[in-house]
Amino acid sequence: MAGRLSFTVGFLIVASVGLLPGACAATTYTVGDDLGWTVPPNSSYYDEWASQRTFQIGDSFVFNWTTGTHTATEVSTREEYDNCTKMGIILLDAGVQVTFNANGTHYFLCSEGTHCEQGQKMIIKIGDGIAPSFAAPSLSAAAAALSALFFSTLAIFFLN
Ligand SMILES: [Cu+2]
Repeated sequence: MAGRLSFTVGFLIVASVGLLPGACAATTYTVGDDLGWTVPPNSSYYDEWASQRTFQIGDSFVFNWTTGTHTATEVSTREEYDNCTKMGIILLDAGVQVTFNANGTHYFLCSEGTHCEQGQKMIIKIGDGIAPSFAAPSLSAAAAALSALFFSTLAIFFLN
């Protein structure tokens, strides 16, 4: 009995650790590379730039602009993105860096003039692009470990 119990607890701990974010190195991307964040040469430029890459939890994105006035604005929905809705989280400083710590899909655009309509917009998909439905993955792993501890304590209680 005790051997089987410790095997079960050991399995649960290993399973919990397996849920923690991987040890993959985070990458810092410069949006648009040398072009930076500006009105692009064609309207699909930034979506092509993003779709050619795979982004993971912990990756950072630097929005650089050197001339002219731009904003890096994050809007909430695909609809706002498609419509170039100019309301959202505005990251005003050129060279601003954004880091994502969970899977999800993020919509960025420039809110100046018709820049968005001209293609200064980009979708960043982290992991599978689906935001976790509750808290962060590391929290759910901690919760799993805690519940494993709770139930193993219960099991020991009943075994005695
Ligand atoms: Cu702009």
